[in-house]
Amino acid sequence: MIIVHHLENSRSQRVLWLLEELGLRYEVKRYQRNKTTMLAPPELKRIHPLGKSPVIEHDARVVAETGAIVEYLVEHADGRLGAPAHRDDALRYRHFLHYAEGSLMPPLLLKLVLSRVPLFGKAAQKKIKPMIDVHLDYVEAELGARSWFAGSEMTAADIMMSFPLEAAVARAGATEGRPHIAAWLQKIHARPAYQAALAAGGPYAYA
Ligand SMILES: N[C@@H](CCC(=O)N[C@@H](CS)C(=O)NCC(=O)O)C(=O)O
Repeated sequence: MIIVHHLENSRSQRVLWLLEELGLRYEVKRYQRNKTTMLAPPELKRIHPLGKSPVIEHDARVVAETGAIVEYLVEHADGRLGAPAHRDDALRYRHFLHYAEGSLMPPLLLKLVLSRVPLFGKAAQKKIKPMIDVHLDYVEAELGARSWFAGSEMTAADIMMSFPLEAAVARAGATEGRPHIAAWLQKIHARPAYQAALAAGGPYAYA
């Protein structure tokens, strides 16, 4: 059995979505954020020393880091939703799998942290916004060129990209003047597996 240690309103919603798309059986252990700090509760540190979510347990293994979990689960499902056969699409798959957490999330997180810093935070946020726009314009162009991030079929790269783009709607007006991002978000939110994952995960403010 796969156990998902899931923090409310968090990146780990993607793991539930992937599991639903793959039709794998899983159990969810839900955790709530501290209402003041928004941090994960200390119990998560008993599962993995970083105390972050997502973390999964499977066959006496503990796997942390969304991208690593996604690759692990795709492998477990014999490559379903994994890299497409075409070489260029496979490269796009790999790119977006890493890009989501490696490049797109950091400025969004920085903006969130700055929004909580009084005075100086507001001015600093303004400097971050153009950096985020470079990313969002790039993503818009990519989604204008093909239906899914890695080509004509949905893959786990789309699942990885869901959280940063959902967060970018809330934090950086991602869909304003970007119809392809808006349409892609509508399309993923309409998927039965996405909806089933929402029901399994509990509170999620981004869908
Ligand atoms: N790059 C990591 C980030 C993990 C991460 O920061 N998770 C957040 C959830 S959005 C978390 O656990 N935050 C609560 C905390 O830091 O205490 C991943 O994708 O797994």
